[in-house]
Amino acid sequence: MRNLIGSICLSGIMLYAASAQECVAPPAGMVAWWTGNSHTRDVVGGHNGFLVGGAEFTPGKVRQGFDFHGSPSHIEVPDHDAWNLSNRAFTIEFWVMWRTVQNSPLGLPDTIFIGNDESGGNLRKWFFARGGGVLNFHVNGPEIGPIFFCQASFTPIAEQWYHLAITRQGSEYKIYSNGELLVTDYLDVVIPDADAQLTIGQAEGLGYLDGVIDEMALYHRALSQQELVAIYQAGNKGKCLIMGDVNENGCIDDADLLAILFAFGLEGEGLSEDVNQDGIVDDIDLLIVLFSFGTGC
Ligand SMILES: [Ca+2]
Ligand SMILES: [Ca+2]
Ligand SMILES: [Ca+2]
Ligand SMILES: [Ca+2]
Repeated sequence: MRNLIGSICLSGIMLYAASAQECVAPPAGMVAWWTGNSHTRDVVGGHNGFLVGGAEFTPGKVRQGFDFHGSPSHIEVPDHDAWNLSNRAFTIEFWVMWRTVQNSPLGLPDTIFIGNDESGGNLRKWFFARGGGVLNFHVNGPEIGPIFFCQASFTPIAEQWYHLAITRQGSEYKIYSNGELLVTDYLDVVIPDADAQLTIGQAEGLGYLDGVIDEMALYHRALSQQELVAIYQAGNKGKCLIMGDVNENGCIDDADLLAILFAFGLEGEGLSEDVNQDGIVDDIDLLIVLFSFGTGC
């Protein structure tokens, strides 16, 4: 109870997640954030996706995450200009855990984290992947042909979480793992605008993951290494959300209360209804929602 009051007093009007002292404020410039917390909503940009091919939810790095079981499981999000990367600065950052690690040639990636493609061959696309033992970014289109660049040797260990990020500012691209800069590379190419859905967990029917992706976020800005280190160091506390907004729709209301009542007494790791993340859905979680009822609505 003391913890409850402490966190409410500390956080004032904007009530952030129970771990207000430890979660990291979402960096500026975020345009999409799929938390994977038992839903496929984009809690920032409203670019809501859906589960495809047996993708589901499982305990992730930060609460729940997207659970993939190889082909054909993935997430799809209807196309939007937010990921028409063109000449713009951007960052893609997320957590990933491989259940099994495959090894494939560079041109046939074993793992594609996220991509936007019109299909195989030299159709318009971009994706962030691992193949040929390297992390890399791929762009392709009828005018440019296949380019696999920003390559960084990377051999993941199964069942271990990694925080990965790619940033672009002008022609400069950087890939980071766990906040550590792995590679800087340069490419002066306008990234083609694919007329196709965004996919998480594969692209062009390749690179299906057997594992979990969590907290996928897109920014229209190149995050600094310092910002990426902060996200990495926040670990399972993640980027701060509004505390008590169980269904993460930006508003604390009766839907959140009902969600807690339905889950009352449940014990487990990373449950959305366990507002203070102490491992059980109980009266403290209800009280937090009551105290902050109406926030964001
Ligand atoms: Ca999550
Ligand atoms: Ca498009
Ligand atoms: Ca809500
Ligand atoms: Ca609780």
